[in-house]
Amino acid sequence: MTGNNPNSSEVPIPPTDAERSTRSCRYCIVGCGYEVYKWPVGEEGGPTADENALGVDYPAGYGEWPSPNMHEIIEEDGQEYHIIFKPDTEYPVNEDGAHSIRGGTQAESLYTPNNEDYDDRLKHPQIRIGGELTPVDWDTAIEAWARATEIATENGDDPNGYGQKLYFYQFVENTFAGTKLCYDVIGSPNWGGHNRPALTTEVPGIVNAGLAQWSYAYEDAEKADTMVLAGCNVKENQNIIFSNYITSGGAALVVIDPRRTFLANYAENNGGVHLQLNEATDPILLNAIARHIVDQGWHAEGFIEEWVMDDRATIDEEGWYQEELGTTPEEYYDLLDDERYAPENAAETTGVPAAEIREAAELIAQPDDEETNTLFMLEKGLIWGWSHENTGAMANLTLLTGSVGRPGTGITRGGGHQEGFWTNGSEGDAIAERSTQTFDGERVEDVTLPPNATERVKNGEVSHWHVIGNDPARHSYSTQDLRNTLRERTSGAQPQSADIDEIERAFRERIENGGLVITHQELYPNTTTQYADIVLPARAVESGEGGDYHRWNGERRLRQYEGFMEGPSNAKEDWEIFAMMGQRLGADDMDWEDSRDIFNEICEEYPGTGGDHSLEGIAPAAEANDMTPAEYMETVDDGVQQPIYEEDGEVQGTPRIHAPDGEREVMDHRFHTSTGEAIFQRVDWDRVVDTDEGLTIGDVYDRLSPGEDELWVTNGRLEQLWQNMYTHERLEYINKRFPQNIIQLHPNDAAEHDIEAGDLVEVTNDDVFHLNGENEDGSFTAVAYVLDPEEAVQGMPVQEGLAFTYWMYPGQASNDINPAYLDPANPNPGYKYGKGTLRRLGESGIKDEMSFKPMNVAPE
Ligand SMILES: Nc1nc2c(c(=O)[nH]1)N[C@H]1C(S)=C(S)[C@@H](COP(=O)(O)OP(=O)(O)OC[C@H]3O[C@@H](n4cnc5c(=O)[nH]c(N)nc54)[C@H](O)[C@@H]3O)O[C@H]1N2
Ligand SMILES: Nc1nc2c(c(=O)[nH]1)N[C@H]1C(S)=C(S)[C@@H](COP(=O)(O)OP(=O)(O)OC[C@H]3O[C@@H](n4cnc5c(=O)[nH]c(N)nc54)[C@H](O)[C@@H]3O)O[C@H]1N2
Ligand SMILES: [Mo]
Repeated sequence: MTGNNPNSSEVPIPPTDAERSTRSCRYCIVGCGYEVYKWPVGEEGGPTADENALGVDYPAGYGEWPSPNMHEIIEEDGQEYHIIFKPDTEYPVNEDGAHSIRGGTQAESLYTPNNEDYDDRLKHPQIRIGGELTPVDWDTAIEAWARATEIATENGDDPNGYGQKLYFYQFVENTFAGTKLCYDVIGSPNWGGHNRPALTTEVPGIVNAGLAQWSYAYEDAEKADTMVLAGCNVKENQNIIFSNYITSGGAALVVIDPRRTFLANYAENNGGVHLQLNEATDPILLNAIARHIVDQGWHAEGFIEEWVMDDRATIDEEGWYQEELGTTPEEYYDLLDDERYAPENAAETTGVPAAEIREAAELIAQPDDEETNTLFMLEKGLIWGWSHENTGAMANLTLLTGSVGRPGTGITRGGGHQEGFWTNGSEGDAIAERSTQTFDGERVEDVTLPPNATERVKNGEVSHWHVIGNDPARHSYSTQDLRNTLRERTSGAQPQSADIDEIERAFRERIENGGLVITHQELYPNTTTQYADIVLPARAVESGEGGDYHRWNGERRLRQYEGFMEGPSNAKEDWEIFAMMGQRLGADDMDWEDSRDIFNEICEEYPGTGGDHSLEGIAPAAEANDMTPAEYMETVDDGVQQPIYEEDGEVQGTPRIHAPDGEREVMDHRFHTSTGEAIFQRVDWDRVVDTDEGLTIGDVYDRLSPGEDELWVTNGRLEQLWQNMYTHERLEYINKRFPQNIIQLHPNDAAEHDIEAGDLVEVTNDDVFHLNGENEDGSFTAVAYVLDPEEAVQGMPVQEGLAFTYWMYPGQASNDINPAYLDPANPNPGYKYGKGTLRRLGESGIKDEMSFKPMNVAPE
């Protein structure tokens, strides 16, 4: 495991004729710019600016030269090439060559046939024959996929038999082609994203307040006086926002996280506060902060009067969701008056001292300043829980302080991947017409919601599940239960030969007996592939295999990225695979020549007019310049922030959403409701989420809470690792740093179970909660990470009664213990709210190999 580079302490200099392409980082939302240089092995540039493609004189300054791990050698068609993957010093997002630790490893993660670490890359279509995945040709694979679809949907009479689980992330060209296949060609509503089971919003409380989930410009993190970071570990997961914007701007940070992370310590060391709340108590904490702001009269009355809806009847007219969950300001203040939200009482439930609640309220409201410049950022610690309450409470604070639409203000997600989600035009209609799942709340009936497609795989409604670029058997909720179902439902008749009629016979027999066929479209085999019948090899377009693509980052900056390598020669880009499938089922509008054709179709036919991500200016600007949209975007070097308009024959971007009317005519309305006013959301611990049993959020919290001898076991990310580690598990330094998954434990909890740092621990939950089913069992293993109290110079990463682990580690993933709690008003899973008991299994064997030093020591 050394990478492909034979001499990893030197970097060759690209010659002047090296091929240069623009890329974004393949990893997180921030979307740092990179440039890639490619040239044949054997050639080399010289040390003066006119002798090399970088245009720099050596020795060069920081950021101007690539480091050794930004260089690799790949092989294509028998020829070896040098590849350099270095930060783009000119790109506005990460000027000066900044990059994350993950971004810096992108060259090392490129596929090449001459490196055994990549041997498991999927290179040919395969079908499971007699139990073994067997290579077949593309025609057979696509025909098998089509026949499985025809059987599952009864030749189209019952489209519900097909389910698709496709990434939300990736490039707009691929998500467009995939959703076109699912919604338009097949007509099934059973669509789920890569991280959740339905086409829901991740931030219902924000969206329903009339706010955009991505409303800010990165520079706002530099301009804010206070920044609230709730359940968002921006230092490890959206690194460059932290290092290039937050630290340089010097905002006081209010960090809301049950763990004492580096970020939490950084906040405390630099004029901010860490609210170390008990797991899952955010709605109470956030309401207590809001109550103190209102009690002190620090709220922005003028803004609220002008911009927040205050008439009950008008709110009700906005639709069922607002009828149920929207409030007037008066109703909202009344709700905050509940004794539960008095700081002293909230302190008891949340574990955050009342004085800190008041301190946070003051930092957020900034009573001494004429204008409040607070930026609110949240991510998975809030989203994967009480998603309406948590995100609604953050939206309420934003509106309460009127801190939105100006530089240094706003509300936004921290973000996961860069976004490239684009559905075809009729997607919304498809859901409304075909969805049958209803929110069965007390006051709301007959309401359509996108169905939970994973539940429909479990209950048998879906009999052909098409999974693309994600690993549900590992990332979903209550995964032991899901895997048992997948095993059972795929265990029926198996094809005995590669003959297409034999394949069809077996699929038919299986499906007619209540079974399931799974197609998995992937780069590498993962947990889900174990159950797959049809396995299709995709090109890694994120790392430059294939054509040119578009996607946008956390400040809605859309940019084109160029492909620069091939990948496995028999693999195909995802859109190509979707196009073959669609055409086989009779579609006559999927005959694209390349990814640019798709982008042109999107800009010309479905530009998303009027939305936060509207592309409407691209086609007119392209036309004015006598180009196609894709050709035009190639000329927009720095990308352009959505919504995109056309002015004088060029595209114009929008730095931030919700600017006051008149500043720029960007949207029909300042806030996204029919009147243009925002709506406070009812954030209520007593909201009923299950009418049959009369369960409230508070009741579910009690059921999820650890019992005797159990701990909360929450989960999330670590700076060095990316997702299911499909790239990182191949890197030598990762295998040294994290040879196994870790579980952070408080020394008292560890001692109680005779566990020491470096021991292998099993976590078991024999009571995995199901809102609408029977509770299940689940367990996983990880290596105990326990700090010696003397070394914990800035505190323990976890408090007593809480454990934290990485959620996607191969073979040691944690979701078997996580609850099947999905809010019926918006089916997002409560992935963060796991619990379990600890058991020492024995020595892990890596005690002396792995570092157990503190990871949370932050500078002043
Ligand atoms: N290094 C790295 N970066 C990544 C990724 C990666 O795999 N690795 N993945 C990307 C993706 S897809 C995503 S979605 C984002 C996710 O980005 P984040 O949401 O920042 O990531 P997490 O670590 O999952 O969760 C954030 C924090 O939530 C805290 N938390 C747990 N329970 C609670 C709770 O009840 N309340 C509160 N307030 N906090 C809680 C955890 O302690 C954790 O520190 O990261 C992106 N960036
Ligand atoms: N407990 C818990 N569970 C969670 C979360 C949590 O915080 N806690 N977070 C949720 C979130 S936010 C996320 S994002 C998910 C992550 O769950 P997944 O999305 O399942 O995880 P990834 O590792 O991102 O999976 C991406 C897969 O796509 C493949 N791939 C990459 N590029 C391409 C491509 O171009 N084409 C194709 N066909 N395949 C490709 C990779 O090989 C990899 O196997 O987990 C979710 N589950
Ligand atoms: Mo994510």
